Amino acid sequence: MSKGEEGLTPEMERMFKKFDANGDGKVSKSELAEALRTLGSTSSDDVQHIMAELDINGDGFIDFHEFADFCRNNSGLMKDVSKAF
Ligand SMILES: [Ca+2]
Ligand SMILES: [Ca+2]
Repeated sequence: MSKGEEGLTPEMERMFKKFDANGDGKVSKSELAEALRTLGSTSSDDVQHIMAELDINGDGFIDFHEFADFCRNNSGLMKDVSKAF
């Protein structure tokens, strides 16, 4: 494991791959919306809000590091998400 990747778990990687439907290594807004639908949330406000929260560098995509940061900061929530997938 390289420096700066402490705390990454196989579980995070598994979830990220679920979110990243087309496998290009980043989660687009439509992929996020699709994942949230799976979780039972269909409000576009939610998508907007969660996207803004996860997309730290503002490029319109969630990369694995942004996703992992969110997982670390919301471990309780992500436990539920992990169960849903
Ligand atoms: Ca993708
Ligand atoms: Ca980003």
